[in-house]
Amino acid sequence: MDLGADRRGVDIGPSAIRYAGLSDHLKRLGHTIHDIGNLPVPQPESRPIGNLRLKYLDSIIQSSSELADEVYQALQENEFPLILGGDHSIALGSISGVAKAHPNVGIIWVDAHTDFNTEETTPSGNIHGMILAALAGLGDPQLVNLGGWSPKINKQQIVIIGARDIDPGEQALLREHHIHVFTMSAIDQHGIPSLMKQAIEIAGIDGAPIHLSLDLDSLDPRDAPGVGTPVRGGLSYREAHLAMELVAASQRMISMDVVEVNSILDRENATAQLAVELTLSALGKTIL
Ligand code: EXY
Ligand code: MN
Ligand code: MN
Ligand code: MN
Repeated sequence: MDLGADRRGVDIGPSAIRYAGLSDHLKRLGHTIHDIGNLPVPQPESRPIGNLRLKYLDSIIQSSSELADEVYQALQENEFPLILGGDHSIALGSISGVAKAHPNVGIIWVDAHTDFNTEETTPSGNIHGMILAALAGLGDPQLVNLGGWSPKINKQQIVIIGARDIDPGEQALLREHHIHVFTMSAIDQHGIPSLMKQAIEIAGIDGAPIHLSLDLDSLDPRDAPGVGTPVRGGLSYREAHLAMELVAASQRMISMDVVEVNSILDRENATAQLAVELTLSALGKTIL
């Protein structure tokens, strides 16, 4: 799905990730693959004009509802939903489906951004920057109440890791709602090992399952150039792998998004390849 922002190319992301060999690598890890293919995303006739506060809202609502049903069904059948983006706005659907099956699920959101804007605070009108706020019950009612219920997630079980580009409006909301944010500055000071362990404890409090939402722009653009909103000074290649390996070792993760691979901006499919590598680390590749 490529509607959470205006940049074209992120809709090719899932195909690029498949092209990078995700399925074969997962099979080599011993996983059984049930690939339901790409969900159709209604393409609006025209691009939004002016500074609309909620661009492509109707299409995002419709495709998120479908995705939520698919994810819920997969969990009911004891499968591990691995959702490939595509724009980060797909997390509205994926996490709504997970939360319907596991109301106590915690979220680890690995991202250069906090995606905690509302239609009042957004600087762009792009819904990919509002999704986590909506899942926490804040923002436009159509986003917040997808499927007729809200909030989807307990705010105190949200942990954002890697943030380094936060808008003033979302910063105020993050503070007001005491959201756990481990910025790149915190990572520089305290290191991924201790912060990731804290994140797993916070999101997985009282034995709660964890959903991991990996936005490839969390990494430094030198390692992940093919993303729609790159921000310098991101996670190193090894910091990102270590974060995934610690999640795998916790055995608490029940579902995962891998989003924001933008193939038009990528270099020789490097970012899609990286998405595959990090997914494998999150699913236990390096556990001996
Ligand atoms: N905070 C900015 C906005 O709301 O427009 C940028 C958001 C980028 C979101 C990308 C998917 O992580
Ligand atoms: Mn996006
Ligand atoms: Mn994001
Ligand atoms: Mn991001």
